[in-house]
Amino acid sequence: SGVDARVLIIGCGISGIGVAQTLIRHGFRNVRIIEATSRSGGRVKTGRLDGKIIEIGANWIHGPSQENPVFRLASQYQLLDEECMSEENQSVDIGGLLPLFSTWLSSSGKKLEAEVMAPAVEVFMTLLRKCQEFYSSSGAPMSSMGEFLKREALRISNEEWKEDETRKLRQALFSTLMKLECGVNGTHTMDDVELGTFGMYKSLPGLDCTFPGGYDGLIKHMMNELPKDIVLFNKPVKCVHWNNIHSQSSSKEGTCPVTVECINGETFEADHVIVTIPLGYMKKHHDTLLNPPLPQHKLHSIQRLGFGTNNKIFLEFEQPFWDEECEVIFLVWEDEYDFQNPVSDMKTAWIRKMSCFTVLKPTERYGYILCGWIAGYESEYMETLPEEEVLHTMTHLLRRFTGNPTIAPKKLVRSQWFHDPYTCGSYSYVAKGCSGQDIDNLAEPLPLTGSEAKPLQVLFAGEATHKSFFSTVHGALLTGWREANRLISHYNPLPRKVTANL
Ligand code: 6YU
Repeated sequence: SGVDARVLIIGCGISGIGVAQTLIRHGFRNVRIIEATSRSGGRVKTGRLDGKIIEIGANWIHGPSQENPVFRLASQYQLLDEECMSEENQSVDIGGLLPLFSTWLSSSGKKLEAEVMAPAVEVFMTLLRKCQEFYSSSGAPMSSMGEFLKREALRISNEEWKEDETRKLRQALFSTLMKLECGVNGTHTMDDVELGTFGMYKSLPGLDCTFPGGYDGLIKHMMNELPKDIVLFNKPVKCVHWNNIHSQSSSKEGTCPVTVECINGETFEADHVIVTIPLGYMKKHHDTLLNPPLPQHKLHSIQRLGFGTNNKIFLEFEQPFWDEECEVIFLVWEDEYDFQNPVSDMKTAWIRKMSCFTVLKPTERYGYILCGWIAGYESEYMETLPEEEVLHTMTHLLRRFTGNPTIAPKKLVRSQWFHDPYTCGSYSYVAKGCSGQDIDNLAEPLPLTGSEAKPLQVLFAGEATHKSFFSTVHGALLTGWREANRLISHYNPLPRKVTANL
């Protein structure tokens, strides 16, 4: 019965923890998590900068309101501040777009006026909403978001604004907003994002909020509810042998259908394995991760779906150079008005991909810390540079854009998600040519239904397997619950219920 089934969960991120939590609540006694690293949380990763809490991975609760399971858990564990919990905050519905107090700095060291910049932001937001609508309407006029956004932004600009310096600056701001959108989507270029399915991602009501004590408080509380030794740390899994190919055991109940082989040679037998490994890792290791290998359609979906890089560069300052109410500082390169980035090499040009800095608030908690956002190949390149070089480049960038030659950040901490061997990027997106079917394929358990073999040997959870909340913590958590419930209903009726009914 279910309570005795041997269940192995691969990966101790929020989705893996979610699986364990649900199974254990339903009486499963034989549940283990195998984790490659020495910590739980995966892409929920809280760090420190000079003693202050910073988020290396997930930042916000996207859409903190009752429908969001991360919000519900965080409220239950009392991890949120009053403002975030307020009815008012929960009911704000802006479709995932943040109304931030912005500052715009240009590459010639000028602060650009809100009256000049705001109309461009308006147009861009309207275009993003249009992109979302293609999913529910009759389809998209072209295949990539990038093509659509560039074409429409330039068309509106040419039609509505007279040809002068202001128009050029607004167009240059479009370039910046495209870079930011690359970060939001976790892609190198918006040309790689499918236009027709952009609206498949659903935003929940509620004004995005953070965890005052760090996102990993959520992980700690969830882990506390699990049995003490449930996680085996520092055990990267090399291969999942299913359909009993590798099993040597011949216990009373017969052989185990799945054997998990770790890189260190250890093996673990199970009735069910739930893979929560990030899509980035699966893309890189799909040929060795499963034996027998993945069915073709599943493999193709893994290869087709997108998984890019978005990194953060935190900078700490003695004194702020921004206004008190400022929440985000955009960098506008004046020569990028026609979306044709000047050709130059990565070594000198990577910094151009930085779209903006968000200001960590409140000041009493953080002091003066900015978080710079950079996505794509430039972000992956940045990861390879020595920290001093990044700090040096950032200092020059800020001096240039503020026109203030004395600006000097004192400390830097950055994320390096692409070179994290067990993540290989930041999060998934629906790449050009993909549809919801690819996400369904990814989530489909093995062996495929209709086969004679023992069912539900390998199940798949994780952020990239959620059709409407991919790329988020709540999406990941829901997929963990989904796969746990798949197993629970497989063993239905539950032993406890049976007893109760007698
Ligand atoms: C969110 C946010 N946020 C910023 C950055 C990142 C992410 N996300 P895990 O990876 O956690 O766990 C897998 C485990 O498996 C892990 O521990 C591995 O070590 C282990 N493993 C791997 N290989 C193994 C092996 N071989 N053997 C054993 N173990 C192995 N989400 O809600 N709010 O602000 C952000 C952000 C820099 C990197 C984020 C955010 C994404 C979440 O962090 C992520 O989805 C979940 O934590 C994943 O959990 P998991 O369990 O699946 O995997 C319109 C539109 C478009 C769509 N996008 C809009 C939304 C924007 C997305 N926003 C993200 C933004 C930020 C800033």
